[in-house]
Amino acid sequence: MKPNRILIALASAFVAVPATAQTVSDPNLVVTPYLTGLSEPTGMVFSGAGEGFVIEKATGQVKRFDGGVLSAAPVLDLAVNADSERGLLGIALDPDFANNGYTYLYYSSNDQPGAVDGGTWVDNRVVRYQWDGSALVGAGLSRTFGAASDGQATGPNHDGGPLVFGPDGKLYGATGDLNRSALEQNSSTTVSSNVGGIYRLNTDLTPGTGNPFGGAQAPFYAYGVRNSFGLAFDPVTENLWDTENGPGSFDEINLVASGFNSGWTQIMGPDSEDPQDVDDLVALPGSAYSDPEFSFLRPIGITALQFLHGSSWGSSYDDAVIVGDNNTGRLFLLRLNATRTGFVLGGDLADLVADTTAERNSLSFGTDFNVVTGLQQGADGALYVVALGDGTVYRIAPVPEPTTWTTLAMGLGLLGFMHLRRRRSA
Ligand SMILES: [Ca+2]
Ligand SMILES: [Ca+2]
Ligand SMILES: [Ca+2]
Ligand SMILES: [Ca+2]
Repeated sequence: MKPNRILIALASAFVAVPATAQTVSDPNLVVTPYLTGLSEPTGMVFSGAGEGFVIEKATGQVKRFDGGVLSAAPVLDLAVNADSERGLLGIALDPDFANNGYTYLYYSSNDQPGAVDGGTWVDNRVVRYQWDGSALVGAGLSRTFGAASDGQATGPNHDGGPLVFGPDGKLYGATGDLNRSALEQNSSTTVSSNVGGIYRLNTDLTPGTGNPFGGAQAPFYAYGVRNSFGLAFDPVTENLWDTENGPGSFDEINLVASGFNSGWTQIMGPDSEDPQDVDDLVALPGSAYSDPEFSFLRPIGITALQFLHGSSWGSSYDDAVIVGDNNTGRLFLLRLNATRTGFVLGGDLADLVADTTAERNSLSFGTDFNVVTGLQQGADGALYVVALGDGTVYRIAPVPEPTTWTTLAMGLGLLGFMHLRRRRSA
């Protein structure tokens, strides 16, 4: 073995990282499996460095991880109906979780007792549990967004799911339209569907103080949303953003102001792309329509989104937003403008629409993430990707710096190399 190969072998033995099929386009970043062996994970949340909770769609189970290690036994096992897009779909921790342990979940409930899954769908509900250090206990509070007893369509698609706390201390979540067609779908001016928007709640699950609407829409912050798997707050501006799923055309990324009407079922994608216009919408007092900040003409089922400001990836990503999807296994990367109210896009994307596969894939940043259902930035600044289809949470972080041992090994290798050179030249 030639000396330089010894050096390389020594060095690589100490900086080896597990290889995955997943790729990202930045060679300074590496993808590693973080939590594995999960059953259809739909989300995760950190409660501290290396610790938190992960949820499973069809088991209705919440599992705990600590020190980066997953506990096999659940800390809560809900009775869920997981038909189609239903199931255990969202989790968020109270801003004061360290003191009160409040943990919020969003799921499709059934008529079965205990933790038995299946059965007949009853409703989609937000519930508040409490972490006692070993289990989630004491559910008492709940709020329903769409019930079988409403006498309207029941889905089973378009259940929404994401939960996130805002910088204002309110709980935000998304509900899909459950295939209903009423006020929140811009169809009826009088009948509420109770679904199809972004809700904003106080921590006791009552309609959020300061919400834009009254009456049946009091829990809502925005409406006209067909379905959403992604909500995130920009840590710089504190603006809320969502992703929305179109029917045969137009997935959307939106900046969501209080009172936002996204347009569904009258308008999907940019208003200029269809014959209906803003006059065709149900305009609640305090509401306002606006076009999406970006659209995908051919829907791919976009899902979670996450801002990378302040991440461990470095300041070159401070203006970046990552978006996952259901259909292609990709992560897409878009860059915000200076005011962080839209995206910087040129060429064929300057129209803010990915019209073709080539336009769409020009935004591709990662591949082979099988059905992305969650994106979270950890306390370590890494990006964590929940991949439902792989039963895995991946971690994307900078390639590790050489450790002391690696440096020592490289030093020994270099000494050996110099020794051999001296012998050869002697
Ligand atoms: Ca269960
Ligand atoms: Ca819209
Ligand atoms: Ca139009
Ligand atoms: Ca275009």
